[in-house]
Amino acid sequence: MSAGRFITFEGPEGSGKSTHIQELESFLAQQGIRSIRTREPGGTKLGERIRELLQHDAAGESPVARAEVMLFLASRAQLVENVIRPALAEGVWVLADRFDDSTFAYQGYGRGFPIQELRLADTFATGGLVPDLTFLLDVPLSVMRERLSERDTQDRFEREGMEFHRKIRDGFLQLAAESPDRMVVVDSSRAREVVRAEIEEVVRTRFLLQSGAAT
Ligand code: T5A
Repeated sequence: MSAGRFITFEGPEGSGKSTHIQELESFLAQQGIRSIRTREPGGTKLGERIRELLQHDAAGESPVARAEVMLFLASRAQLVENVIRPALAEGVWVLADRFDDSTFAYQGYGRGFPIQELRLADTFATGGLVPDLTFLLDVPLSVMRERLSERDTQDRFEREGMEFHRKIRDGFLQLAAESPDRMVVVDSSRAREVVRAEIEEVVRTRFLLQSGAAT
């Protein structure tokens, strides 16, 4: 049995990660490939409790910036050990809605923590797990603003100012430039169908054609 593939989806708010993970899940199912979806923060019972603390101040006070980092990492450690690694070991593909590039973009480029310090802490949390492939779904701030404005309620991160979101978008693009083999930047401001086709093509070329699985 071959190990599963670990594919992460990253990008600013409303860039289409959830939408395209669902599309890819359907595509993989058509190819006879088992996959699961995860999200961060969250994806485990503990992680979902942490999500409430992080996004909606469920403890009655906002975490300070360092506590915010540690909460994201705690959620990730739980998810990696209890969900992601066991799935990959069984040959199941994991499609992750955010992983550690989000920490580097939001807490590094956004909040200003040194990326090197975050990388060390992240490696401790994940035991060094690295995605096989990362899609960075990129959208200009104007598109993000438009998609967010359609929501009835916004969480603590979505309510941050546009300057914060600009730093995060720039940070993601910088991370992609530093890891060109792993990270594929996809212009997610285009029609959904076009974006979907591009993602499928990358997955087909990277993983399916060599194994003869793609139809
Ligand atoms: N965070 C997370 C950190 O600060 N550090 C970390 O380490 C981690 C892991 C998570 C928050 O936590 C922060 C980042 C986040 O602020 P979340 O609720 O999971 O919060 O937020 P997001 O991951 O940003 O989820 P969103 O739902 O906001 O965005 P998605 O999943 O990227 O977007 P999606 O698919 O829901 O699409 C948004 C809208 O756009 C439409 C969809 O239909 C939907 O209405 N859409 C398109 N419309 C037109 N054309 C297309 N191509 C479209 N694609 C999608």
